[in-house]
Amino acid sequence: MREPVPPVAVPDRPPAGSDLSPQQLLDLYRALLLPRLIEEKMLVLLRQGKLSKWFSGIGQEAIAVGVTAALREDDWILPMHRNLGVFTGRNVDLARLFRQLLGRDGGLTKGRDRTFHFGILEHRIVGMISHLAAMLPVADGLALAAVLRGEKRVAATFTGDGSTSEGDFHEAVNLAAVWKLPVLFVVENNQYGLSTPVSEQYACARLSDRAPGYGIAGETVDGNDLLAVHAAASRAAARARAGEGPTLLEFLTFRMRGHEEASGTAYVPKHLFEEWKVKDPIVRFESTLRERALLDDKKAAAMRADLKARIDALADEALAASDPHSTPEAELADVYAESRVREEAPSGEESEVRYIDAIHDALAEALRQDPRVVLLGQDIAEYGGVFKATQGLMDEFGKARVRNTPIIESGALGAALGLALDGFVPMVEMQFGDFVTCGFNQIVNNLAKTHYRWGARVPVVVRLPIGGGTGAGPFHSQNVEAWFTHVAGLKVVAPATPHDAKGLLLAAFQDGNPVLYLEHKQLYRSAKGKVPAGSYTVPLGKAAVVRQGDDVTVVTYGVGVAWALEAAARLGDEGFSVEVVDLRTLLPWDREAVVASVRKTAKALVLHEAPLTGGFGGEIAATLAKECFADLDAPVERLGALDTPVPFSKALEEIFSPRARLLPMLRTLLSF
Ligand SMILES: Cc1ncc(C[n+]2csc(CCOP(=O)(O)OP(=O)(O)O)c2C)c(N)n1
Repeated sequence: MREPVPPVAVPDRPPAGSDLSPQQLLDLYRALLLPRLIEEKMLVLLRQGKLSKWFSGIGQEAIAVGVTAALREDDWILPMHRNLGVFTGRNVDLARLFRQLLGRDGGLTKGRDRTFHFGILEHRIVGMISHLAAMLPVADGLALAAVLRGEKRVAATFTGDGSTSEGDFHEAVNLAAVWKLPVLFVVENNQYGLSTPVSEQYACARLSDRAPGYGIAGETVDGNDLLAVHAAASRAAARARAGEGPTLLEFLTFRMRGHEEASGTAYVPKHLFEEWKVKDPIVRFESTLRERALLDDKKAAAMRADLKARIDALADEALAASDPHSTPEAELADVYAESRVREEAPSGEESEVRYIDAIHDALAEALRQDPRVVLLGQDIAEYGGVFKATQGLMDEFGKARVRNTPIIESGALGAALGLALDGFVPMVEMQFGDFVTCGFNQIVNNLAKTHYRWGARVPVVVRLPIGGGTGAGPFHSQNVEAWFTHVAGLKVVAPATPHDAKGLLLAAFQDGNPVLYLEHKQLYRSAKGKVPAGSYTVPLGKAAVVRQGDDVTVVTYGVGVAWALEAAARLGDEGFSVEVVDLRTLLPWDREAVVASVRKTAKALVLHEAPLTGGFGGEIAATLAKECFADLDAPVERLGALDTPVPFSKALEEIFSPRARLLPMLRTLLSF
């Protein structure tokens, strides 16, 4: 355990709180007391077995309360697991909050997530997920939303000392610094991350020492001094509103209880509790108020009694409520927000364009149609993206809407979530689909689960240039669909033609859910076709029969469609009739169309460029085996790449790729 390095004294500032009226000071006292008393009640309920888990913020309340009080109601706050004071400070409906905390019906997540894992947009609160630091980039997006609208709002995002070691912390602070975003990075340094003391967590003396490294303001503040917290947060918010960018605020405090109640504190030296007990924020603020003759024993006791009675009543009411109840249908219905894709048939003049041009066209059209659309990505502005999908868009739509990010994936995806929660429709371009691994958590846990958990719409499009055949090796060639088709809450599309590339991308922008758009690099300049000018949509979740046939169905998507059509033409010359179904959307996929085709042909081959094992084809094959059991004249076949990483040498990639195995496999199937 390292001794916390105390804040630097700055002598020429007026004393903290000198700008607050007596009534404001008393209101602050009440705001500080409320979360403490609620927590004390929760600890009793925990001991009685009426609550399953509790992460205590006792002794740390001055930070959440002081920061919340220093901000305006329209500023965003992103609290963590010890920040009850944010919710009480924002006047959240306590009856609902208690039901949420006690896991009862009528809470804020319909029983789908625990304690503080929810947001309430009308209170400008965006709650946490379990993954530490994951909300920090989201704060960047919320702050960017304010900047784009020319509003003077800030976003304050909380983190513990331990979580400052996470990559998302670095990406978020750096992004906010580079874009000068109005963000308060509020670090609650309570000296421990679970059992790990700060001496094993970081090597700088103060966490605020990191601020100059990012090129931003930072300070270390006594986090148990409510007025000092309030003053520091006010200063940081004023800087942010003045366009001076983010601040890293380190608040020194101490975790007075276990990480969570069940885990104990055996690893914490006992003397620390004694030392910090006397620095308790409530005790200290009470003495300040007494010195100013604003509080006496009688007043303090009356306030406590009043709050306690209210808390007891709230707890009784919540405990009397039933467990959350639901049905499979209701659960499934809330995974996605209602789609807002407008059915729009093409009306513009057609011209022959390449797949990459169709994507470019769709991006331009989306930016034109909807002022909420914002594009984020590496090298996408002046440079136009490594594949030139965004070429010229910055000139036409401005640098505010077509934005180069630093080399970050997680940070950009998290920022996109923030933008989406504040009403924008962001798109994030992964430079190569392979690099999405660095943003995996934001996609599968943040983007995908938000609507199901607490009902917010998440209109985010993620474009991923995927696929092989270009001799680009193991890290620039992968097909990533199966990593995501397993994740409820995402939509996944994979266009095979220029026409669908444009219509599906426009639909993805309109849908209102997180949509992963898999664009195949080999098709960029090889696939050409007629594409209507202007706006039109291809519906998500609808397959297309791209070649009619009677003898066998090939179910595929992306580059597989071209391969299947090639094979079908060859076999057609030999007198076989091959039907090709292009899935177009993988999640949700069009079971009806696929099953109907296979019932007709009685034979099926499912094809994808990705390796076979665990590939998306398994899902289709399993469905067909069940749904078409009585109609099939042969077992359902699956064809994918070898179960190896994608090799670099073109000669080896030909061995890896399923392409050359398609025709022989179809012949075997046809002769079955
Ligand atoms: C990405 C991730 N890794 C590990 C954990 C498990 N975990 C939950 S809280 C915690 C300690 C967090 O410490 P700190 O950030 O200092 O916050 P504190 O709990 O002290 O307030 C850990 C390791 C997690 N939730 N998320």
